[in-house]
Amino acid sequence: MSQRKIVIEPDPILRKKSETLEKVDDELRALLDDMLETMYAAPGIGLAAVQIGILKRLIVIDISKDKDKKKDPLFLINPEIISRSKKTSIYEEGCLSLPGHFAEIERPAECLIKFLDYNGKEKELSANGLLSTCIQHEVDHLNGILFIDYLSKLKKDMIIKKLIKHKKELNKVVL
Ligand code: GNR
Ligand code: NI
Repeated sequence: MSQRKIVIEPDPILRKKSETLEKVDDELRALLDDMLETMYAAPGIGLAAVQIGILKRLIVIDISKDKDKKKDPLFLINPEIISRSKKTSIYEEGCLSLPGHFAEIERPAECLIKFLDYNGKEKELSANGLLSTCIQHEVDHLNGILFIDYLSKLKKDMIIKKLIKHKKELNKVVL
């Protein structure tokens, strides 16, 4: 297992649509393991493959807060949102590709998804609360969408400007 580098906005790869997987094999599971390790290290509650620069429809999620609790990861391969509730909820969202930025985002409160699990078995899952929000945030990544796309142009541009500055600072340290 190894930790991968997380892609920070602005980066054109974050705006691309990820590709459907044809098969679930050991190579793919190794990638999912790397994604999980990267997510836990960040730390974050979800990660899409595109965030480590891989345009595949893969998501890992673990919303369990309790650090002592046994880890409870969810692996979603080719996730599809089958239905969304009319009722919405608002959560303060963050994103590992938008470090230091948070905003309240309104989304459908509940969603029903189908996906392939770690073993390639077809599954359905009905989600609510933070899990539902996290799933929708991650599926957005697979379609090249970031939560800042839901904000006003003014707020979005301000965040992108700060991220450009932040990336320049990071490069100064490395070089
Ligand atoms: O760590 C994360 N926290 C979070 C909080 C509220 C809604 C969504 C998220 S996902 C985010 C990690 C991430 O960037 N996933 O793509
Ligand atoms: Ni994100």
